[in-house]
Amino acid sequence: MGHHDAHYAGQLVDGARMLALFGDVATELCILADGDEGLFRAYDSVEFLAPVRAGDFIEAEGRIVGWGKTSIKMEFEARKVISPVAGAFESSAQVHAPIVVCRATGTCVVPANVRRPGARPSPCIVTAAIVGAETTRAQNPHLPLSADELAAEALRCMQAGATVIHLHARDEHGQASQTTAHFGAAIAAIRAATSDGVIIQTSTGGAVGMSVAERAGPLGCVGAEAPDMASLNVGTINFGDDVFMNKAADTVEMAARIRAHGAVPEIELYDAGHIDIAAQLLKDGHISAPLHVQFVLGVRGALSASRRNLEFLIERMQGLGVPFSWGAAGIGRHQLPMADLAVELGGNARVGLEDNIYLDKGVLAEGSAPLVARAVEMCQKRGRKVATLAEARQLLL
Ligand code: KMH
Ligand code: ZN
Repeated sequence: MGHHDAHYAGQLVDGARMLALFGDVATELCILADGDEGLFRAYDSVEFLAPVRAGDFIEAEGRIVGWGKTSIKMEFEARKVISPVAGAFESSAQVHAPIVVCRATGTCVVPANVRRPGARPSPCIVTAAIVGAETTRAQNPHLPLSADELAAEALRCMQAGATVIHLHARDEHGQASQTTAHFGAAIAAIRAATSDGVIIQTSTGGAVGMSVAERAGPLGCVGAEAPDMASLNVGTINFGDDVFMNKAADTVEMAARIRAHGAVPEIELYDAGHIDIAAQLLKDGHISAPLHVQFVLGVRGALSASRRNLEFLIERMQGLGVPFSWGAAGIGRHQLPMADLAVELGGNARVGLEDNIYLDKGVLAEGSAPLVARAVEMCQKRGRKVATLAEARQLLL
């Protein structure tokens, strides 16, 4: 901020100067999105949070948080990062921790006829992880266990907007089972209940402690019971008090089994280093592009669920230089915030009782379908189209 920006006593800069910066940020975002400068239509909110004075250095940042037919919703933040100090010289200044001076949200418009096709993110694929291996009926009585219960829940989730079912199976005692028989029964029941082709992604992660051969059980399902996709876990992590083992050789073996089966792998990434493992698998030909990755964030023992981490992971994936789709699965209380972030950042969202049993703080979700409905609401709020089955099939299979 130059001295010509000072407008009030004490070298104070007027707030409109921050809005001028946001105007430039908005213009850049419109150009990046649509190749057009766009027009600022309205601010929904503006907060001035700290004084700005001549001599301060301000950095302004914005991000697109919603898409309409002609509108783009944005959020802005301006931060003071350098301030003058009384020092040895008149020009002494110091770099300091960023101080947020202004926040705003607003809407820009770009005429429909100049919008760049493909500027909007692709439709959001909502995955329902309806049972998992760890969640118990004692934790949530709405957990589906039998093949028929899994089928009924898959149907409810599909009706709520899910297009992928991430599937685990349980035995007659409700214990995690990776047998071909249990998966075959569940897949048959789901296919019968959801006649129009929900994508079934079987787990090859199973439960901690299972061998690769045991975990590969679902890949024994063939014909009408064959899964469309299968999860592929590429790295070992601490998993709460347990260790979820995925030795390099076991991962290669599982990737080969998935390929031989003809299922499309979804690569489960729980930590940043798992991207490096995926890159090596790709280089060695064990997996091929387009990659479909799921960032599973917030497992106790692996990478935590935060915007910063998710943005870093996306950036790392982009750095691989191959086409990919990504989704985010937040664990526990992080599930819905991560789904919302994924919707905002152009990814896919995974929700369901496998990862989280609550709809709201202290309120148990009555199955996974209400969580799917929440993810769909997030898409609506942010102007993201929810993928239809045909779209999800085209994007994933
Ligand atoms: N149950 C976890 C240990 C997957 O489905 O691929 C592993 C898991 C991952 O659920
Ligand atoms: Zn799973």
